[in-house]
Amino acid sequence: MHTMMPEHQPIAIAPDQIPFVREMAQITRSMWRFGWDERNGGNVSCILEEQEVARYIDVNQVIRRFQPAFPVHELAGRYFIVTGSGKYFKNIIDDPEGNLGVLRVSYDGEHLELLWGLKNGAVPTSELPAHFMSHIERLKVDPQHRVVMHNHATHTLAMTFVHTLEENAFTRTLWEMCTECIVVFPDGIGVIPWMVPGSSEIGRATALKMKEHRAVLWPQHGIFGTGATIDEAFGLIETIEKAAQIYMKIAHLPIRQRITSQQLTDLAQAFGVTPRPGILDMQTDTQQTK
Ligand code: 2HA
Ligand code: ZN
Repeated sequence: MHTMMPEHQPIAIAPDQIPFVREMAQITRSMWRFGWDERNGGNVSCILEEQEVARYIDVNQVIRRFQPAFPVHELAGRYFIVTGSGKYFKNIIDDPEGNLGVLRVSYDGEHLELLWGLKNGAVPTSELPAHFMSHIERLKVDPQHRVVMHNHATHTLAMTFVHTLEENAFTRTLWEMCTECIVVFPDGIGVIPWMVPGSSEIGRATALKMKEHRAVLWPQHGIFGTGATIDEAFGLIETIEKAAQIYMKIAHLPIRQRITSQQLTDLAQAFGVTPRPGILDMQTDTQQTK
C-alpha cells in the first residue's frame, strides 16, 4: 500500500473529466433522479488505487487534515473518493470539487488527508464511520470490495413500515418479488434496528451485518449497498428497490400466483449461486395473509 512518490506530474484535466470523479457525479445524479436522495440524503465512498489517483491529483500535496471518529489502522494508506457532509446529490454534477473529496487515510491510520475537493471548508459525509467500518468488514470477506453506497430508496424504506423486519423473512419476500433477486443477492439482506444516523453505534451495527451481507437496511431510513464497483453497488440497491416496489404494489391485493420455493431453488442452481441457508423453507408475508 505504502508506495513511492509518483514519477510523473498529474495530467492537467478539468475536474469533471477525472474518471472516478465523473463516475461519482453521474451515479449520484441518477440516485437523485430516482428520488432516493432528497436534499442532502445519501452518501457514497469508493476506494481508489494510488496509481489511479496520482494520474490526476498530486498525492504529495495534503490540503487539509481531518480527525476520524476513531483510528482506522485497517485502512491506513487507502485512498477514497467520498461525498461531502450536507451536500446535495443534485448539485454534484455541476460542482464536483465543492461536493466530493479525495482523501487518504494517513499511513498511521490516525488522520484523513484531503488531496482534492471539499472546497470552502466542506467535510466528508456524516456517515463516514458506517462507511469505514463497512469497508473494513467487506474487505475481509471480499478483497475485490471497493464501494459503500447509502441512499433513501423509496419503496425499500416504505416496506420497512409494513413488513416484518426479521431479515430472513424480509429477504425471502424480496426474492419472491422478481425472478432475478435471488441471483443478484443470494446472501440476502441484513437488517439493523432503528438507530440514530451518523453515530459510531449505527456504523458498528451496520458493519456487523456486512460480515454476511452486501446490503444492509436501516428501517424507516434507507439502505446501504456495497460492491466491487459503483455499478455493482448501485445495481444491488436498484434490484432490491425494484423488488420492494413490486411488494408495495401487490402486498394488499389477492395473490393468484407466485414464484415458488422450488422455482427459487431452480434459479439458484441454474445461476450457480448459493442462497443464504434458512430462507427458502420459510413462509412469507404474502403467503401468510392470503
Ligand atoms: O447524508 O443520508 O444518513 C445524509 C444521510 C444520513
Ligand atoms: Zn441517510
